[in-house]
Amino acid sequence: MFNNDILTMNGETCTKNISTVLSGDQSFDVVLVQPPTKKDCVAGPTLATTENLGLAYLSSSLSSSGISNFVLDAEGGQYTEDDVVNFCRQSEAKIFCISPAAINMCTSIAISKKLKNAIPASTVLFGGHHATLCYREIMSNEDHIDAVVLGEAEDIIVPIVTALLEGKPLYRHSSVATRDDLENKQVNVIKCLDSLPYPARNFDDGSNESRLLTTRGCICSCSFCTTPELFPSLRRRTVENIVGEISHLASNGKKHFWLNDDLFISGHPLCHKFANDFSLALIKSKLDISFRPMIRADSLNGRHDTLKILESAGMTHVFIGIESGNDFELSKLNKKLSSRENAQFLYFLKDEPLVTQIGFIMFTPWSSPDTLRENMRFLYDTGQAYRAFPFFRVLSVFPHTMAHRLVLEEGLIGSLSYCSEDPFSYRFHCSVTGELARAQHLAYPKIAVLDNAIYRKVSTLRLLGLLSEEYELRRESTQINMKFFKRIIKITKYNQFPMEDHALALDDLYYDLSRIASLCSISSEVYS
Ligand code: B12
Ligand code: SF4
Repeated sequence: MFNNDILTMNGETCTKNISTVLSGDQSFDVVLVQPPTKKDCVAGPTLATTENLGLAYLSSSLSSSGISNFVLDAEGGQYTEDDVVNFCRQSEAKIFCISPAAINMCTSIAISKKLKNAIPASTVLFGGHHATLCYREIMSNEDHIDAVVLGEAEDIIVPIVTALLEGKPLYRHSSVATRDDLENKQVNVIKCLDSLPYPARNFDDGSNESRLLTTRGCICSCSFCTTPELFPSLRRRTVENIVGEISHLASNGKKHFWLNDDLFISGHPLCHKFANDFSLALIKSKLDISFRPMIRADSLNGRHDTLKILESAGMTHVFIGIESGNDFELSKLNKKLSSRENAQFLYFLKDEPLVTQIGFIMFTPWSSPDTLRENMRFLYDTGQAYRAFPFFRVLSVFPHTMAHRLVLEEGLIGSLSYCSEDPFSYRFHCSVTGELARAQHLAYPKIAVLDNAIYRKVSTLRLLGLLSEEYELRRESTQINMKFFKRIIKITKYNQFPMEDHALALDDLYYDLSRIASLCSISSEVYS
């Protein structure tokens, strides 16, 4: 019934088969669930794991107070709704904490309904960005959900669970929204991140990679993002605290760290000072680890000194939220950066010994054939057209974000449901571009496997310094993607969307990418 899993148990983790873990007399007070995403929902490609640090932090807070708990990563384990419900029943827990994103909200609701039916005396809590922003709608419509906890919860999860275990009613708090207590609610924010116990980890998963947080919150205000709505200021852990955790993880076999921070550093001098201190501390520690931060094009602008010291400290990968190659859409996305600045930064990184991954949104409600062409040109000029992914990416509009307010104001949407997994609840100003976007979105899952194989191979070649092989692979895949996209942009000249032409172009793309992806198997461990 269950696959080999990714489980976190009382602050420790294991990869045993789930039924083996639960055999004997093991039971838990709380199960924390990362819900699964349906296969046909397009999750973005990532080189990293599905480790959920939010739940890992909650798990360690509970464990520190002696409350037994279990993190079930149903996303990573690819469990079904029924797997999750069966597991929860077997665990004998009566308190379930579910952490949905918009993409798996319907599944999360289905799971919570089944749980409540199976165990009527249980308490089902929701939390995380999506549930926090939609708490009113959720509490008004979903009878089987007992409360939504707004914002960060390490400090309130313990009193909530303790009260429930003592048979008391749900803990009343300004950040706990229940059906009869929905007014004057506020997002809970942990002020001092160093005060938190390190998140619970999986040291038995056969992987030498972990996710890690050095900050929370973001000072930028990109219109599509939920973070500025909830955590608009930056909180940082001290260098000592972060390096202490890295050292603990390294001594347990972890060597590469995917930094989950929304924005690792901005261009602010204080951020550069932090990056410098952090790098020096890592170098001094001789831990010999590597890491990947997520930044913007203006984070390191003109700061070759910071770039170099980060690289010396182990920065092997960098994710850059570029989002667009044209100024009109960049302004709608409120990036506060021009396409020129974005391009300049990618040129700046071109010859660095770094694997770069960009965030890119080809299709937005404001896209037109002209913006598609500009974006295509941008990807080509900046050496980013070797990935198929940017050519398929469509803006997801999340409820209660600035982008949501914009599409409402522009009459592109009637209402946006908290439980819609369809990112196309909005219309496009240019309807044929909208149809092309939908077709691209639906087609990506088929291409994703090939795209990821090529991406992984390019990354490996770069890390191994095999630059001429890397260049050759990038050149070939760039040609294939450009040929495809030029062909499909022509579709936008029709008044009616020519579905068959799109399907034929996709078949050719699939065939061409398969040819080079078949040569991309990676046998050795990248970070060893
Ligand atoms: C790293 C990351 C990823 C990683 C790992 C995801 C993971 N499982 O952690 C990967 C690459 C896999 C990923 C994928 C995606 N992600 Co992502 N991701 C993040 C990011 C940047 C950091 C996550 C993190 O570590 N947060 C820090 C921890 C401490 O915070 P937290 O998780 O919110 O948890 C705290 C509280 O919210 C609360 N809490 C959370 N859940 C619950 C539940 C209960 C019951 C309670 C009481 C409390 C509680 O307590 C926790 C501790 O304080 C967040 C942005 C962010 N700042 O969170 C986006 C974010 C979660 N991702 C987002 C998106 C859109 C996606 C994708 C859909 C992208 C895509 N198109 O493929 C996929 C969906 C994957 C999925 N199935 O959920 C959006 C979700 C928006 C929304 N409305 O749904 C976010 C919020 C980015 C944003 N600001 O818009 N993501
Ligand atoms: S920089 Fe990143 S985290 Fe900050 S608002 Fe923009 S998308 Fe969100």
